[in-house]
Amino acid sequence: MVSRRGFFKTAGAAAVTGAVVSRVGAASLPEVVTMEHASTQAPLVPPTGRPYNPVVTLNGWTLPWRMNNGVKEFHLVAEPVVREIAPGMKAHLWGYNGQSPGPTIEVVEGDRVRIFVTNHLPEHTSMHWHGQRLPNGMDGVTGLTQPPINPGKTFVYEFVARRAGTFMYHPHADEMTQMAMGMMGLWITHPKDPKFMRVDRDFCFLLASYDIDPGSFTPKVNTMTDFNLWTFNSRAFPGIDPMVMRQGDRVRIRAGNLTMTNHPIHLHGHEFTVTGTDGGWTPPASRWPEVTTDIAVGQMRAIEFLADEPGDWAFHCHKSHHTMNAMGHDVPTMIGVDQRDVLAKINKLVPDYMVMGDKGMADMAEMEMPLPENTLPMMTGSGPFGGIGMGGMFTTMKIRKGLARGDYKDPGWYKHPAGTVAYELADGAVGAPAPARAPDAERMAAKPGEPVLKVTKGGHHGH
Ligand SMILES: [Cu+2]
Repeated sequence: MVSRRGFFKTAGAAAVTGAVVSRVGAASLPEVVTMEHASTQAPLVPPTGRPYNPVVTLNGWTLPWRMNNGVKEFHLVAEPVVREIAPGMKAHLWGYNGQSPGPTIEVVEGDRVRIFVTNHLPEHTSMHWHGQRLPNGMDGVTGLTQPPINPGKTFVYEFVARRAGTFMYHPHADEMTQMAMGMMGLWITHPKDPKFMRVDRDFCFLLASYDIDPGSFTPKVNTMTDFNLWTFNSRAFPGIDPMVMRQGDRVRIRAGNLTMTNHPIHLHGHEFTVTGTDGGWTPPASRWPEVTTDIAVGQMRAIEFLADEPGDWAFHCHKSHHTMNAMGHDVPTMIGVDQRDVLAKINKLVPDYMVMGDKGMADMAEMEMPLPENTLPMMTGSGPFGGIGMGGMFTTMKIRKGLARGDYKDPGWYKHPAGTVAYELADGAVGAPAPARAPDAERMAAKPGEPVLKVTKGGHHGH
């Protein structure tokens, strides 16, 4: 993690460039703060304004503001950015203030907020404040509530953050392109009473997906549903930081979905309740315990739980192709197909050809086949016991005893107490059950000379 001091050094280097607003005047534009790193930044403890308990944006940061006669002023700059999706892969996206997603905006219920949005993109844009109560003319829908923000221009949005909760921001202009390119960010309105629904750790991130061909850098913006990179805050595992928690902490995790499909977000080892939805906090009597919650397109969810079980717990989308990176899609199923004959024939033509997937796809996690430039392996990440075999929307909750209150440093891998790790039964161990044979076991075995699987034409498969 980068320290706040380092962060401000980076931030201070940025300067206002280009656009001048006629109504406001360049002198009163807040400085542009930009971020160079894709790592999780320490929470921004409010230096001015009313107190609140800041959030931690996973692989992200919060935008500093300035107070101007009691109004919180922020400056967002829409611009092309290079986002590291994970070590080994960078994407050429559009974002805000140096990164995609843009910085999280944190305000307090009742705050008057003024946001300057400068457009450094090659086409017009706008800013929609998803989920907010605001004057209709501040809602940011191009053509309906405002003219477009043309390249080089700055628009000013101003409203009172009336309702506490989790919100998003994104353009309402050439949306398919601009959202496929990563234009989005989170907005948190904290309750005016800092004790209301207080938690010890409050994490947030956006769900975003991209379609970037192996070996290329720019998303295909006309893809409708068949994306190949599934991310938390535009990072894919193992590029997603762990969520570090102290044992006994009450934890909130907020997620907003700006992909084009739903994501059943699943947490291991703990039950949670959904305490916040798009419309605000859920009444306590309406909550029930779950271990997975589905987040539909355009929705925000806040879940809460007591982090009382120490360990390294998986936290991921339960759609298994969403915990995979590019290269894992549109591959034919080869399980049970004996490829030895065909391999001998292909090897005469292509000496390096490899047989894959005949016993499942797990060996893909350790495969050392050369990948195209700027391409993530499809299943990756390694833990203390070997390959994790995951990509995409996957990370860990690292729960440890006795961490300090604001300590989000990665504590390393969990040290399991003796006798608490699943183990391999030794061959011939006393009391080992005799191997059982299911009545259907023959079905997977080939009879000599007979194909195991009948291959039919036109094997279209969706996701
Ligand atoms: Cu998913």
